[in-house]
Amino acid sequence: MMERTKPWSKIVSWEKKGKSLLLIGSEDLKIEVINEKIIRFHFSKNKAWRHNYSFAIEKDLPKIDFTVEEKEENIILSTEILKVVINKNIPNIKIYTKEDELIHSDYKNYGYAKYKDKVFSFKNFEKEEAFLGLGEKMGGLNKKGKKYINWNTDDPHHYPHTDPLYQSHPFFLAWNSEFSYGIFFDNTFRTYFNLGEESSKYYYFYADNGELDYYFIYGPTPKEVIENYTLLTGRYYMPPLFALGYQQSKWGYKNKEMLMDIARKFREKDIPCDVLYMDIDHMDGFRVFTFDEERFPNIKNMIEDLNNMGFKIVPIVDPGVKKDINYEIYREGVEKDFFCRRSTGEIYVGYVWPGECAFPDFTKKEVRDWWGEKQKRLTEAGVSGIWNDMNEPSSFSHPMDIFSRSWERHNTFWGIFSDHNDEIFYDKTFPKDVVHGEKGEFTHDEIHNVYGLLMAKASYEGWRRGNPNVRPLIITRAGFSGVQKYSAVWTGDNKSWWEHLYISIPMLQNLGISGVPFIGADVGGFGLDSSPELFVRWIELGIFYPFFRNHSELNTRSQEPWAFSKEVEEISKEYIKLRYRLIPYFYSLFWEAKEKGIPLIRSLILEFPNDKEAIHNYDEFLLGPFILVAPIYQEGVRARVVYLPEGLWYDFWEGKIYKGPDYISIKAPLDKIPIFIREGSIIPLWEPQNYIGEKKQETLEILIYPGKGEFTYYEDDGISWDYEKGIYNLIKFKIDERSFEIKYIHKEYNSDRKWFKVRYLDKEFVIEDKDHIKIKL
Ligand code: MIG
Repeated sequence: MMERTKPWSKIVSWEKKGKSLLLIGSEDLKIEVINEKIIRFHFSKNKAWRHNYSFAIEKDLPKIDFTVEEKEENIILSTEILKVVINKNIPNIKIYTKEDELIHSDYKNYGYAKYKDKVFSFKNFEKEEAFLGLGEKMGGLNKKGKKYINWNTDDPHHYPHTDPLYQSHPFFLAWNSEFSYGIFFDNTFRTYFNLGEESSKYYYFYADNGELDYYFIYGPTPKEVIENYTLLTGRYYMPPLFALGYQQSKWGYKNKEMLMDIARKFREKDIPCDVLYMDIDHMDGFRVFTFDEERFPNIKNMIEDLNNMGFKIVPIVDPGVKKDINYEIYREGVEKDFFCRRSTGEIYVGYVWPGECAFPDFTKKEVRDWWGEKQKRLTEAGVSGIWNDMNEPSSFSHPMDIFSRSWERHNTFWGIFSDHNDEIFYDKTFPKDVVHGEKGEFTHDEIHNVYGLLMAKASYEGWRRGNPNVRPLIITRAGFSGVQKYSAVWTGDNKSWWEHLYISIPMLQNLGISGVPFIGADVGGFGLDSSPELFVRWIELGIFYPFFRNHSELNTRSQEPWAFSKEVEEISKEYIKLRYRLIPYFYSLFWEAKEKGIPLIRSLILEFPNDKEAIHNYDEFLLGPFILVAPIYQEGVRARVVYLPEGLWYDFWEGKIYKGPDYISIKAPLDKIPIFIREGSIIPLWEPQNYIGEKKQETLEILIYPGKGEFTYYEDDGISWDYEKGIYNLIKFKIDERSFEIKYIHKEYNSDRKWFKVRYLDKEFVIEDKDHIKIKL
């Protein structure tokens, strides 16, 4: 395909303008240095830059100075860490470390190429052994040799080759055992990544339209790449603590009696649960921001009762607003010109659950503010979060399409040089001629991939204005790079298939690498009926998902932990309790995600970046630095092989010690998921409870393992934004061969704690909470 594009030619002059380097040629290139490791390359299109805004990077980026020298053939830009060498005659960019190690380079003069509206960048393969990231994608962990498209798509029937899905993250991390770098292609049009599927010499990425504007991000470690990528696109805030508990949902909890009954059963059965969801069943005729008064009478009282039982309620919100002139939201939206229009001027009408719908244009600030304000109808009823669905946006051009989703047509093909593929892409979303913005300045092509991001932003910002004292649990199905600033992400409609349990393992690792820490797949599977065995295995894995929600589709079998058998119930209960034990560990990891963007679910290479074997072993992962989880993802399987990276590892269940790097085989009876703890681990635990806040946690248990290690423990009130004012505690835990140390490094929050209970091998030390403690082991 490369041959048919037109590359840039000869650089005729250059100029350093403030903190930008401007290269003038057939197209111009502006280079900016964000920090020593991040360099932005922004090419003009038809000799102009239109794209001086970004939906993903919502802050003014700092720029630092650099040096430039001109040699006969090259222009050389240097920072403290990187050297960018640009050949003037056959324009080509090479990036070296200061030690002259080549990290990354353009393929010939095709670092910028064009075909009609499309903009391309072709790159040489240097040492890239793996490409990771790209958000929510099918396929394994490593995307090398494959190709992907970004175009947010509602596709519940995904199979191994399905692409695209609900989210778009035009970011990848290129890894080899010596160093990593990342590229963020800041373009919201449909983007494509061909990572060696077409050629073994080059890889490339391109967009249907817009400009070639990308950031090169150097590591050398994968964690440093992620840290710098999230410096650009933003990081998640501290979730409210309840959001780390177990969450129960089903499309079809259709009235108050049913919901109350589910709630009571959790408490009767002593199965911990913090959140219950209200799916579209709660709405009055599927009108968003309403409650059906017959099925859910006195909603405020109901929610209050549930809150008193320790449950938080999260209702669904769809962007489709029922076309009904007697419905206030619709009427207001029309009067204020808040809905998306077609190029001909009329309001675009699509079909979703309520029948004919109009859709808010979230690119406009007033619309986001209005939507956020309307959310008050839910928050005033007492809800604790917002579940943003259908925001790909998913919309049907005909009422019957709702029921006849195509199974075959979504196997997309690459029509780079034709527009034939549009028919497929516009199948279930807005038609091509929908426009957005104050003056209709954006085409739907440009906005499609950020519609969900902007809805999540409206939801988050509206919440913060309306309920300034409590943190919400906001989740979204669609999203774009940067969505983590606003929301948790679940991976959309999966099925009760072993294949979908399995795919969540690499998919969540890649979403994490893409900067999104609060993630999970529907536990038990959304569509179709789960089998008891599948459910058990999914719960065993699900307790390690940061976002831990059991959800299933209307008319599928009940999927609560007790819905299968006594045995399934007992196993589920044990695991959910283990999750509640681990909550302080999760919460501290969320603090690391907030500070640095490092995900909770970690590919092995995040902790072992030089391990060449680790990259292949993506059917296991690390939760934070210490806990290695090796799920069972096939029916009838009662043992598996686990790869253990370098160091000593403790079988969590049996205590047996293994020495890595090695492959071991391990038994996994139905009630055991293989878990290994790294030497030198420090894992803070709580007493299990039925819901967050049920019990005062006066003792923090700390499980420590022989070896050397450190962990920063974080705590705050778990509810308010006071931590932003510094009201939180940080405690440094440190273990070595002889001692264990506890030391407050930030102490502004008054916790309930009185004791630390340190458990080390068969010893136990109970110590009063003090600023500095050292225990001899
Ligand atoms: O087209 O609200 O992904 O979680 O239960 C289906 C009904 C619409 C899709 C969501 C799913 C939810 C369902 N929704």
